[in-house]
Amino acid sequence: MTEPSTLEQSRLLRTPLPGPRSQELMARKVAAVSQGVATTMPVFAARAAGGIVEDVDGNRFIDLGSGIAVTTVGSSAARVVDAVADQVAAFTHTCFMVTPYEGYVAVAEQLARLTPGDHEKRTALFNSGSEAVENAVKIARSFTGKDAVVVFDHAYHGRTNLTMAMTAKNMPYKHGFGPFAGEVYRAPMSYPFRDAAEIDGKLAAARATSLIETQVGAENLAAVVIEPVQGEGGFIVPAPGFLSALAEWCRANDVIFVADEVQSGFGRTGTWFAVEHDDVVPDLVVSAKGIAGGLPLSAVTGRADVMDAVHPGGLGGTYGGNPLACAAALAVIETIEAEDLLTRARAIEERLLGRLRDLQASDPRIGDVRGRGAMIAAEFVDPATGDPDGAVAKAVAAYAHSQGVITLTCGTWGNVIRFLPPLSISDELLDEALDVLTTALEETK
Ligand code: PLZ
Repeated sequence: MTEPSTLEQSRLLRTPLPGPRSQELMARKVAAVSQGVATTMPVFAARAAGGIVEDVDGNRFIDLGSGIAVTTVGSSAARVVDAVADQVAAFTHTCFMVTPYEGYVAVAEQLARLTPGDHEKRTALFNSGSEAVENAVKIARSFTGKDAVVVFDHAYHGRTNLTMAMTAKNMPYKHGFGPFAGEVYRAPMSYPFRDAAEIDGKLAAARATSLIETQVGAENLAAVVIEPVQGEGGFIVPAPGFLSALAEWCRANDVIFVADEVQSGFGRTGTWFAVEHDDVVPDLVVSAKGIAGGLPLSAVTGRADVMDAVHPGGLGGTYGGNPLACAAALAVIETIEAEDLLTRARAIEERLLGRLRDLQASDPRIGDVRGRGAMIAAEFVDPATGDPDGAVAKAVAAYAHSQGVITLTCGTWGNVIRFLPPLSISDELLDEALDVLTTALEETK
């Protein structure tokens, strides 16, 4: 097997940020790349491994983003590197729809084993999270013969036309890009930090389903699509019982329950899929991001009767289930199991929640600390009013960036800092990143 990367696992600032090479590359980026594609960090990556990203000037950053929840097993994890290298030498592409290959089928078999429920399942593979969400809707429509789709406040499902319609937030995702696909309806989410105290999971679900019944009609509704822990919307963990009540309502009304686990899936929250925390068995599960360690791959997995309702040839695409991505996915699954990374995600949860709750106790700007596994967030508020405070989150994240820590913000009001470290990060690096965050909070008071 490939030797573990020699990239030193320590934070190092060798130049002022951004360094000279990054500045040169940024000038080229501005001249060559659409400004529509913006970057969080002003530095360009040269190498990454474990919990560290090294830039082109030799600066080393602690990675609390995993490329937005993708490199869960670490960047260039040894098994992934080997599997992809072997596959690239054998063949890079034939198109599964032309000359199929084993890797695709093997990934589908693994997804049948790993997704919740022991019923018969089928899978179809795609490239991006958005593409898989779109296909889940196509499949639900084909099976039910119905059109409408229900999504939730704060939802993020992608940037293609249908998934833009499904995404809640206007800026930057939708602004100026309409008209959007029709038959998409939005229901209220369970948001424990902002809901009134008496709104428990059951009541929040009743609030949503009564709106669906009055404004959409179950007889028109093909699918309810929900992120079990909302990602871009602010790492919102719904109240216990919310997801199970929704799933039950779907079952009773012949509506397909789709879990968009693009961000929350594949070990991120300490279980293979986040719905497991609520004992929910979705009809369809959407995977992407963490599934293939950074190679583009996504999947829809679910009930065989639903998945097989589509006519032969109705699903596909040139690259869906590309052989390199499939080889990577099989290696990711092997790595998560061999290195017991689900347990590691739960240990990271304990560490991050503990440190963040300590910070919250002495800083009233941190209104809420929440999340599961290695998907943890702090929501910033104006202490006087409780209103979302995006400016503080932005300032804290910017300070962390300047000190060599990659952090991402999220949330409908941009007031949430999220922590998505690779599960291969060391405790030392996590602690050091939280020390930087502690200073960032002091510096922004
Ligand atoms: N569903 C739950 O989190 C992608 C978006 C980053 P794609 N989230 C990161 C950005 O600004 O574009 C996401 C998600 C959930 C679907 C998607 C879409 O996945 O692979 O980005 O298409």
